[in-house]
Amino acid sequence: PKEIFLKDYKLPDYYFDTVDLKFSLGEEKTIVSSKITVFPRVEGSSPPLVLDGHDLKLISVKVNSEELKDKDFHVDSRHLTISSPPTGTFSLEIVTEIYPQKNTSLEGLYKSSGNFCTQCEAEGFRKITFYQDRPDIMAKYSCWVEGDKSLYPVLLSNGNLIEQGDLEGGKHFALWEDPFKKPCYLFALVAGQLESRDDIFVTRSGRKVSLRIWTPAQDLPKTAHAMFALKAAMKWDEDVFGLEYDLDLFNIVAVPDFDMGAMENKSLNIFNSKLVLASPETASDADYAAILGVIGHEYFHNWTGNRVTCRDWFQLSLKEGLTVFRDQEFSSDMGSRTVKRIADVSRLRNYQFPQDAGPMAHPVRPHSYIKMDNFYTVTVYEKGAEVVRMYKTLMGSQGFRKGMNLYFKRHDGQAVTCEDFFAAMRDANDADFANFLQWYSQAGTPLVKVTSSYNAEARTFSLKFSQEVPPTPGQPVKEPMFIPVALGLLDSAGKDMPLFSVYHDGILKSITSNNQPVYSTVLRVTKKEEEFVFPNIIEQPVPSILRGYSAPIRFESDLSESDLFFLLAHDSDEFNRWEAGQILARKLMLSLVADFQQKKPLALNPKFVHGLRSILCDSSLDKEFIAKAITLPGEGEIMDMMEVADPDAVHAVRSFMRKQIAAELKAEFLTTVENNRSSEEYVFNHPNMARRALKNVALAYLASLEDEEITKLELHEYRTATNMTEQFAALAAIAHNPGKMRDEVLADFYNKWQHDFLVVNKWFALQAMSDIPGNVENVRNLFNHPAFDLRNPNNVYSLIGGFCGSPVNFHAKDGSGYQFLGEMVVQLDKINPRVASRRVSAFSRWRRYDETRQTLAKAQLEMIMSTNGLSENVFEIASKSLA
Ligand code: HT7
Ligand code: ZN
Repeated sequence: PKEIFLKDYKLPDYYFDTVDLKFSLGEEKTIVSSKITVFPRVEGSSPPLVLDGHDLKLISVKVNSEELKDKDFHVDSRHLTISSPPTGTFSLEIVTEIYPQKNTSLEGLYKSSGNFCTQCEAEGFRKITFYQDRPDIMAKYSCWVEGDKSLYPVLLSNGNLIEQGDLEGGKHFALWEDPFKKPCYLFALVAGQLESRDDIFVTRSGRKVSLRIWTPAQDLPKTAHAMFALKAAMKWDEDVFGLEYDLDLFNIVAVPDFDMGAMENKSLNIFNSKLVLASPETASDADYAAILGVIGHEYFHNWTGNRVTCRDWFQLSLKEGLTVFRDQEFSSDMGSRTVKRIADVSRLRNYQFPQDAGPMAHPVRPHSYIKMDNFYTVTVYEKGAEVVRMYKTLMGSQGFRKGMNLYFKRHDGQAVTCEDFFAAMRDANDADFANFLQWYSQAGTPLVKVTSSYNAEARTFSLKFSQEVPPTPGQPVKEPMFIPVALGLLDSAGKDMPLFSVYHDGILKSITSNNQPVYSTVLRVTKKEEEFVFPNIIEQPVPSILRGYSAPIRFESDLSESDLFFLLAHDSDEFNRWEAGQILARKLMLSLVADFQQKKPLALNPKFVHGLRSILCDSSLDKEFIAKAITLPGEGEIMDMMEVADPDAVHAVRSFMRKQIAAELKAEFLTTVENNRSSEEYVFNHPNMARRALKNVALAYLASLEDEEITKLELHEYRTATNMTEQFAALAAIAHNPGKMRDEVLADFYNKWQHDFLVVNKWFALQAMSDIPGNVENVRNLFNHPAFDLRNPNNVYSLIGGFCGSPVNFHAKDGSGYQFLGEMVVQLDKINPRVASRRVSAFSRWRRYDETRQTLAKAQLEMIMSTNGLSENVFEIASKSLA
């Protein structure tokens, strides 16, 4: 397989102006005709024109209406090359034949539940027709779609519907035209039996936009929340960024077979059904929140991705990091900012940090790839969003908005780079961002350490920072990064002290705002070692550092246990209150893991339980915040902090702690469940979700007690629940303990919901993630369940992804978990290489475990590598994991 490098980027030899497509959809084959206006980048030049194609059957190729002779072009399984095109602008007509019915890769044109749909990002358009399949080729498209009217009554593509009508032989057609230039990865087509929920959004300039959400008829009632989310997103983008939708129609289609969450095709977003369909009975609060976020995300791409797109795929974070940041902000504004931040930081720590510390570590802007599909990663998306967030932290909301305005002013209609975004932010604010660009090119999570000291005589408080960026594959030596550190200093009453100035490099710098003191400031840490000294600090403060998690780093401080308890109780920055609790919990868990490994008896620090009790019983706190604050760090997070990851010890310790906490706070948890039952209809709003979240965390703690009274309570909750959030939490609590009750209730749940594939996926995931010993056998049985289909990515994600998410079973010492995954990857790769390669990542960090596990995991990776016909996708992840 060929590796592609960022440094080799070259401008294209040819550009395309207009692209007229015609699809003749058939039951066995589809004929695709394209007519492209081509012009050379350099006037007068006519180098060979090389088009990408993937296993296409070429029917004909014409230049300026003349069919080309065999000697004038060359075609193979990956390219069509026109050897000597005419000079100047010319027209190119290509006809290909494709077989969507046989396409299980879910890339290009394929069928999902009988309907045609497309997925072209990153390089799927080449599976439809020969084209320069790269994002810097932006053209205006029209699309004629024709097919059997009874089989495919709905025919959709990008842009405006220009004409539609009947054709002979029971066929009909629709002609679509997109007035905006776009790269081919944003092309979309959908055809099938769908109905729409219709609504209207009036833009702030008074234009009426028709909104349509398309699903099979029976699912339409479940699209109300998605429509709400779409309208809220449209309004938010106008309010916060002044960005208005630019066409008169916006379509969303939900399909059951989709590789990822959704796709932002211009005016025709295609979604995985699970991110559109919701009803209180079938979808949980988490589903509702995910729908809000992803509908927002895809809609926001209309400006950050579509109007301004990427020059090449290395720049993916330009659109994805920025759009994730925008969707995070949108969700924060629609709910609780602190809780959203906690959820986003947890995701970063649990998924991105491990990637950044493993063989697949890559910068936010990767330097090379074999298959671009493998770089739709938590680093590009989530760490990329953190990079965007740092601009905002440094310049404030207004400065950030100025930067965004300049970005659109400069680059609307262009395909650009991460430097262009950086330059817009810098120039709009006349800012000095020092070595900030390193965030795009250096992989690895910086480790920042800070030590503090108070000089009572001089009344100064000093913070000494040091930073280290760990080596990553291909980057053994790192430069220091530019790290914005937001902080405040708490006095002995727990109040933020006023801050006026700070010494840095021996120079006193004012940090007031409008001549007034500030209570929180942002330090710019840019060197390997650096000191900041605050003068006029009248008493020893407790510093609250990295407020709001102002940079994506690992952070270690010399704060004592009592400082952390103090911050947990008083910090005005709610994120750091939560963080203080997590640091305490992590320290405690690590020391218990050491005890466990040395076969010492385990005992829980009573101060920790007391801290949890105070949070749980503090009625002034937001309930969802409480739910987050009393949740222990995940097993992965703790293993990540160990020299040699020990899944059994970490699992034993976390289970011990949960049980112990449940026993000591049993009365409080019971009251919490009692006081937070639903009294009204399901409403998707913060107070209601917060109440349910808290109740469910309490129930989950209680489940660890294996107590008859609690089982009765769980059953009661299960039977009386009126929404999926509470019913599923009760089911999970019951399923926590093996036995007859578990089996019966799981069977009951399946019987009740077997007609709803999205709920069945939850049922698969719950069982797959279980930490019941030897669960791999149960998962193998579920693999053969009639509702499981390896061709459906949601099924794979629930069952196989769910299983790998349970460290204790996936890393079972007998290798049974590894063997199961190895077999699955080989089978999946033949169906859908992108889905398969994402699963291989579970093996990537095999070197983190003990020798026995290393040998077993390595053997599976080698088995995968030796498989005949392995895809490039899987090859890339497996070979990098072994390197
Ligand atoms: N921009 C979209 C990416 C996407 C994708 C990438 C690879 C393979 C399948 C895919 N489906 C969608 C989604 C987004 O981030 O908005
Ligand atoms: Zn995106």
